[in-house]
Amino acid sequence: MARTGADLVVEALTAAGVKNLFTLSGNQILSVYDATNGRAIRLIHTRHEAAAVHMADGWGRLTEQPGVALVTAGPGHCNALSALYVALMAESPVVLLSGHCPRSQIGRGAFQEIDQVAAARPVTKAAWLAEDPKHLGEDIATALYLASAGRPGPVHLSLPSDLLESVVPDAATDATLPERPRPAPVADALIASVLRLLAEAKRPLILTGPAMGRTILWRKVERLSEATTIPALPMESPRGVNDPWLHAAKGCLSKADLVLLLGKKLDFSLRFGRPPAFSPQCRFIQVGDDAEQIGDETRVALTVRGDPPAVVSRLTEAAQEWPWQHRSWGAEVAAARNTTPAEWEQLRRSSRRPIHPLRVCAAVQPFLDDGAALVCDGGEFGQWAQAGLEAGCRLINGLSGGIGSALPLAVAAKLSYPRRNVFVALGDGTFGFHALELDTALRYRLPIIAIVGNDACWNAEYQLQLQHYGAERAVGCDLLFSRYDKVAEALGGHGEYVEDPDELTTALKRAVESGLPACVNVIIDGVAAPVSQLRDH
Ligand SMILES: Cc1ncc(C[n+]2csc(CCOP(=O)(O)OP(=O)(O)O)c2C)c(N)n1
Repeated sequence: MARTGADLVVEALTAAGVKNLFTLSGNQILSVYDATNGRAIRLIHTRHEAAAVHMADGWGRLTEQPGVALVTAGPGHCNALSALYVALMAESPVVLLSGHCPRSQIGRGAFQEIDQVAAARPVTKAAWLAEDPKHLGEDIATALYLASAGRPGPVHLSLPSDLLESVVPDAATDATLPERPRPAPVADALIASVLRLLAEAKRPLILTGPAMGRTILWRKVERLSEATTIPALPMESPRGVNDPWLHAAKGCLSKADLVLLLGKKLDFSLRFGRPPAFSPQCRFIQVGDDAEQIGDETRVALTVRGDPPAVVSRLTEAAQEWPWQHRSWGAEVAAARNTTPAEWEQLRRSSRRPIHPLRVCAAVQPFLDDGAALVCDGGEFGQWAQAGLEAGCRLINGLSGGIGSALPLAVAAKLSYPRRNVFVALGDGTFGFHALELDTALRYRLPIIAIVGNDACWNAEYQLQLQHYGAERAVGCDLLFSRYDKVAEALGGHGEYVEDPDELTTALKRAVESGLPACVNVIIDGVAAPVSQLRDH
């Protein structure tokens, strides 16, 4: 039986185990929609193309399987780009498939024609235009492979509509996939050199990039940390060394004399390794399969070119042969991570109005203790939530510092973990970016619970204005105390409005018990986050 190019695309996706296509419809991709009929793949259709990519990103981060988004050409593709940047910085395996004008019209002013590949290139690992219907299956397999290979990240494939609609005789399709290059193993001697340096250091630290800092890979890092007694910390926050989740462990970074960077670049988030974040004597070992950027070569003790997960396994195995004596330093870092300012205890119990963000955290924490997932996003309120909440499964907007992805990420989290409750802590400004994804959540019966810290302000920026320009010059950051809870209700979801801290717990309970996507709109005190932003990068 002859199939269309769109059939080949969908078959290649299902053959690779892709179950959800995060999407928003458009002329150029309707053939792909049609080809999903009767196949084991579901269209999760959203209210904005960026939301579709954020969902693919969330799926990618939580499952380590590429999340796939499908959008239409031109404006649909352009809408998706900012979300690709978020996925790129989060090192998330994502494939963006975009419809494209027919090949015969390229360069002739076709409907919704732009150079989509060029537009996607800066925010992807690879981007190309499919050129032959016979190879569409191979294109898809390659895109999925590249998204996960090495440092994970987004990959883009533009699909001309004529290619998708053309009929491809069975005999013409090429089902064989190209051989994938295997990374060369790291030499034993280099592994031994890394271990020797670590064993000789007084206060070594392991820092990971976003991909190594989550789920399966983080467990590998934990095993290395146990085997070597060297403390490990994930670095995924745009506030970097000021990540509020670090608590007092921030102070340990500057005490380190050697840092093992696992897939982590010495970038703005680590203040490029400079004092005062790190001691001038501190040296770095970089492990990565792409060229890591360390500006000051004298700070590099060793570079290991290799796949970080593979190198971590080798180091853990070989570590058994070495003597390790960093337990007390490890305990110091762990204790610092668990140390929060003394006044926080009182703020967590405070009955004052407007409600302090830590009081909100105190009410939310018991709901997270049974394994619920937490998504944090936005400015100061998001930072308070990251500092004040502990969750076994947590997603944050990530190194991009781009706000707005929380609700789509939560939809992806609920799809990934249907049995867990999914809570979202986000600012009122941030809620506005993708509020209508509550509608998507409703249509797919995904009861996520959004807790909006409403201070009627883009507070993170307002706080910077206060610091740098003064209150009398602060403009353009005010919002309204809007009833975002009623937005959820209007869509058919559940809404709660909370001004009294004593009502927080019952409001959250009602939201959970409603079984609906919910918005708990909490009027909060717009206090500055516990740590400041990195404004000097
Ligand atoms: C896409 C994007 N636009 C703008 C910004 C700049 N920005 C960072 S935090 C923030 C304010 C967030 O306000 P809100 O969500 O209300 O949280 P609050 O700081 O008030 O707690 C803004 C505008 C950004 N980081 N990303």
